[in-house]
Amino acid sequence: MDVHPSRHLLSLVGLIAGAGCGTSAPDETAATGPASYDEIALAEAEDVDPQAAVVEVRLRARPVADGGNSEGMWGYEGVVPGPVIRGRRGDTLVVHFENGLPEATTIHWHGLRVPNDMDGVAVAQAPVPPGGSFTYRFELLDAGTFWYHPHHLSADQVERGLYAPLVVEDPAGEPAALGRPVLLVLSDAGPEAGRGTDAGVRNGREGPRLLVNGREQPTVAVARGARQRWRLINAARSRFFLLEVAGHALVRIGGDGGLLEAPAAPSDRLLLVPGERAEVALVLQGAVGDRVAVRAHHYHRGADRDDVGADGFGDPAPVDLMYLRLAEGGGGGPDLPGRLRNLEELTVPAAVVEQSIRIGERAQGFVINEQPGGTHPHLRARVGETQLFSVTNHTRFDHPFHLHGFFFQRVDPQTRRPAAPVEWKDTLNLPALSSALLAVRFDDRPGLWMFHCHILDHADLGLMGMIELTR
Ligand SMILES: [Cu+2]
Repeated sequence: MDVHPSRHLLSLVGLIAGAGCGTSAPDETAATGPASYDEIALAEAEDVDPQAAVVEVRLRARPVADGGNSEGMWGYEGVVPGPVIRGRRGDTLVVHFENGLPEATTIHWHGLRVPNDMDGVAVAQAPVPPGGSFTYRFELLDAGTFWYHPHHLSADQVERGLYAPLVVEDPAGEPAALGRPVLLVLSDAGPEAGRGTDAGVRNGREGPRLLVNGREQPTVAVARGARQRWRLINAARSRFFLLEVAGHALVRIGGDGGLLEAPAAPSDRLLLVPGERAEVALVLQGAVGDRVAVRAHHYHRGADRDDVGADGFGDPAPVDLMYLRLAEGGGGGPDLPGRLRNLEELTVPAAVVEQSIRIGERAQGFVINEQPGGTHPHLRARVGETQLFSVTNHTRFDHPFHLHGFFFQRVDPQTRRPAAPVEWKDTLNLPALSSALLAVRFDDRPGLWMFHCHILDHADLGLMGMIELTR
């Protein structure tokens, strides 16, 4: 594993420099700066296996070697976010993991259809003790934007910095002209997040410092007129990102499980909830030297305090996440394809098994089907079956519902068919007092599979359950 030391340093500088980048200061690198996004590029995991179809990496979790603002932070290979693992659909991924942390940990491969004993959760794997190691090995079955993080004490360990992207490409299986790929990991940090305390856990603790690839308010040079393909990951413990690129429409082309069947309608804002991913096509317009803000708007996710703005009245102001400085560039490329992918639509059988998952709230925490999480009977499913999950949120909080190991498609309650554009999801926001109907197909990977809220504090407070999949 080669993590460039200057990368590491840059990443720390980013964390420390913070809000020092003012919102109006001229930027001398304007038209002549680096080509695009190099300033915030992430460390890349090195593939040590020469075989084409095997990606083999070494990965060590350890404390970030720094005092100051990174005090107490942990990172894969000591960097935050951790190194990007890249593979192609059909490759075998082998990860030699070493735990250099003072406590036990595991790795969960969020969104990937891994065998049950590779899922990194307690029912499938004993946590790796300090100084211990474990080899994860599985096939990359699907192309898409995924990520990896601990699934042991995850509310604390993710917040400390243990999160990183995993990108699976499939060049032969997708149209050309989707744009220059840009990987953006969104998260937050800060001691005010209440690490190790109970304060605010019910709300879901947020750090006050918003980070893009580990940096606060970076400015990057971007070619105007040239299409970009953003791969976005929300790796925050609790924070929802309601994104806007000032003056530009966003066209979502991909989600959790790769490309949509067709581009979604252009939108001014994009909501990305914890655990969720999106791919967005974007063409920046304007004059060379213009600065375009990427903003995070306040989103009412139902936390007790968030109906009150900074002035005690109304919404808190949006926060500038990042600035794009327009540089001379490409332009004039082909249009975005009208069809992105031939995506199988799940068929709900007439005699479908319908599972009810009712999310409720009690004084001591959250409940699933009226019982504290983990104590209710497992939901049952058989290999080969397509089931309907009827998930109902009876609480005053939004909850990002995450299913391990399997994708689902949200279906229309009337037609019982997936809504267009069809896509594969593994993390779906359930707004307060709402419900959703999800079609899930269980392929041949038996075992105990988790579902839970991806506000990790909520999962700890009981918003989790198990599906027992048998042959
Ligand atoms: Cu929740």
